Amino acid sequence: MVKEIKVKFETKLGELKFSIVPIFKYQESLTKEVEDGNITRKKCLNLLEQMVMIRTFEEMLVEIMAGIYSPLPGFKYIGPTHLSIGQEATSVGSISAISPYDYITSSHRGHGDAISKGYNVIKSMNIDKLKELLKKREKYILAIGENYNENDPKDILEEKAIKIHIYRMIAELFGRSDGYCRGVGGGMHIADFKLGHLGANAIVGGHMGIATGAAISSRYQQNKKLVLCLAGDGAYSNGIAHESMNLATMAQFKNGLMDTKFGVPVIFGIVNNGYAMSGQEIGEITGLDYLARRGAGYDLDSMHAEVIDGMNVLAVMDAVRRANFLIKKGDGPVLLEFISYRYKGHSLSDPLSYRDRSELELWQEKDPIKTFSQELLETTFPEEQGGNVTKEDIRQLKEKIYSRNAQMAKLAAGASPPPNDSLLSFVFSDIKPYKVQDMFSHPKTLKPVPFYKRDDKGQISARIALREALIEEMKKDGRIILFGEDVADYGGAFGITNELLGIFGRNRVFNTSISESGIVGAAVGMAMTGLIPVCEIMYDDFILMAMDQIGNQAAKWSYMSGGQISLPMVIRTTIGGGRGYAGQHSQSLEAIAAHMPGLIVVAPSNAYDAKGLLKSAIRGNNPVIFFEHQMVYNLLAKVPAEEYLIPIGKADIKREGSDITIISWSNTVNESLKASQILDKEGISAEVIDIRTLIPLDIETIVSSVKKTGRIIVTSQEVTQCSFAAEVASQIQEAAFDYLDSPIIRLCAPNGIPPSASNLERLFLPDAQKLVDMMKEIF
Ligand SMILES: Cc1ncc(C[n+]2csc(CCOP(=O)(O)OP(=O)(O)O)c2C)c(N)n1
Repeated sequence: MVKEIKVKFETKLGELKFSIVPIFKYQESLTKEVEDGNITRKKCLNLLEQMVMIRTFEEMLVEIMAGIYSPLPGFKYIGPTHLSIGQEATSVGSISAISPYDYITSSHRGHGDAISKGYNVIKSMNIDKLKELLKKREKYILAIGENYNENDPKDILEEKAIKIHIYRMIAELFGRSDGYCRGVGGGMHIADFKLGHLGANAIVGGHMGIATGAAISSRYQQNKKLVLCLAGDGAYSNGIAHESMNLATMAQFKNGLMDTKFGVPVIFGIVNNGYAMSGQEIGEITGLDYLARRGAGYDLDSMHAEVIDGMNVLAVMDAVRRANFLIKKGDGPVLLEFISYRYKGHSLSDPLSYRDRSELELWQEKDPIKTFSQELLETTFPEEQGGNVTKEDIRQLKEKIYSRNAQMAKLAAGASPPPNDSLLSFVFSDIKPYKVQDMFSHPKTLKPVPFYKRDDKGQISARIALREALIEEMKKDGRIILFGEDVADYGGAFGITNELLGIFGRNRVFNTSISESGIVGAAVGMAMTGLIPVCEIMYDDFILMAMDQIGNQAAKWSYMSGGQISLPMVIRTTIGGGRGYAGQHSQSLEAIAAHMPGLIVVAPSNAYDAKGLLKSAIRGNNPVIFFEHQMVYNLLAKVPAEEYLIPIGKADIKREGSDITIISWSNTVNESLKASQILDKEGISAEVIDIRTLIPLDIETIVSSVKKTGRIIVTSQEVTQCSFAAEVASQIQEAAFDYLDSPIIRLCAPNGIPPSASNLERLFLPDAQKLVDMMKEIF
């Protein structure tokens, strides 16, 4: 399709202006806010309660780690201790200013965010919702030594829900199965997907792509939910931060290129606590005075960036409320820098030797709990709200929180750890049976879908078969979104997605910036929030750009969340080789994907399999890396026009034989078939098995063949060292050693780099002749 926007030819003298970034705009006092009726006594006490909850929670951890927590003398647990003491106003102010239905993503220093998110959702619930929540979480009511009582008044139900919340937080840290993630995620991965917490992330900045994806998902679903992404100042120097903010601010979301003009509803919050680990963002490891300036690099509004006093809970709330307002109007994203401070080191093992005591003391003057408590005491509240807050009120609040924590910590310490037989539970998810909700069923198309004519043998190419798979699935299920570099007007680098933009429109088929990490991260966020993203990474060499998002996010969230979610998403990518594209466009990197539990790995060899497998991949409930081979795209095969699926995890015997088994996948299956025909003439009968999916591997089919032939060659285009072929060989030895008549042989590429020169590339790649030569040596 011809692009809507013409590239401008203009060379007029001028200058670029950047939108102003306000700093410390909020200059109100609590007294004024109360006088103006902007905040009630109850709300103020809620804010204080949350901040004290976070502080008390983390002080408890310090004492436990030191073995001096009196409610649990001598008790210890293992795991990280990234404390946010000092930063409470940022967590509490920002999360209290969004709607309870909104999402958050958070960082390794995320206890405060998790406590505040749960608290705000619980406090927003009416009595029926509370009962519903507690009924669903009844086993935890029993675990905290209480009962579910239908007749409990709202405040009692609320307190029970908050106790459960704290209990499950502590249980997670202590590695107990009652923890939010069943004890397998630990403190750096706390998530409660049901309540909109899309997870804390131990990879610095790792959650930013997820935030963008979840927000694109909200935008697409028009569900009015925004995403608040809280990340440290250090995170904003990481590549994923740039890619995520750049993707979120792509003009096409707002300028009418897509049918709805609506900015991606995400607030990127920079929790600037002065230090990355020890590196100082300001003055040392960036060239900026305020990181909010970065907003100017992303859109013409400078992302509505602002610098906020992050130690003042009211200032934080004010800024997030205004951001919320902008976002709900469709004017997002927003970038907010909260200037705050953490009083503790990076973790408890940080001796803080790089900090001056006087700096700490100055910041302690701004302690958000101390200053807000003082303001509360000095403010006159209307009698009908309960009158002034007294020191005794605050003391009682602190006392309640301390004893609630202590009670929950004791229970969590005594709770059961996850059972040993759950070691591998939820590496793969089986949560979501494939079912299209009504609202997404058979979405509108902009034009009728084409029928791709077969030749007189009923054949089409793999390129068309893959396209047909995408069209058929997208036509049925509006949750499927397709995006990546050049997939829209251009139709993808290899023409697979040609025509899709015209059929489904830009809301469902869109180009992205060149941001492999951001693309995969966005897919993870979309998959977490109800969509089925299918993204394209042009060449598998480029998955190396996205390894964190593939290996640490997509592959891990089902497990790390204790099975709370599944991630139905497909990453389509291509294997090159044979076209002289050399070292960075011709690798065969399936083994890298296969090395990371949690990913399904598929690599079809022909059009028929490609179509059936891609459809199954899209309908599955786990992240799939789908390797397409560029040499397979033009190959013809018989592909029925009628619907069919090929199950993931089922190998196919492409050719029966009795003397030797050649095991392969992707394009080397075609070389193996050619070889087997040549060998036939030599009187050697070769069986060819196309494993089709590497993970899960259909070892049964392989073993049956070993029993028949007793001789095995595993061939693939990968380099030999640490290849998936080695894995196949190893699994055969474990499962069928007694049936082997000779050692298993691998025929892969040599341990080098794919060369460009055609003579060398021919030498490099395994092919039919090399297979034949090798087999002649055996027989
Ligand atoms: C990608 C990555 N690099 C390095 C680390 C190790 N690490 C953990 S926290 C941290 C500092 C992060 O700084 P910032 O984002 O400012 O958050 P803060 O810890 O100050 O809250 C580092 C370097 C990591 N977890 N992930």
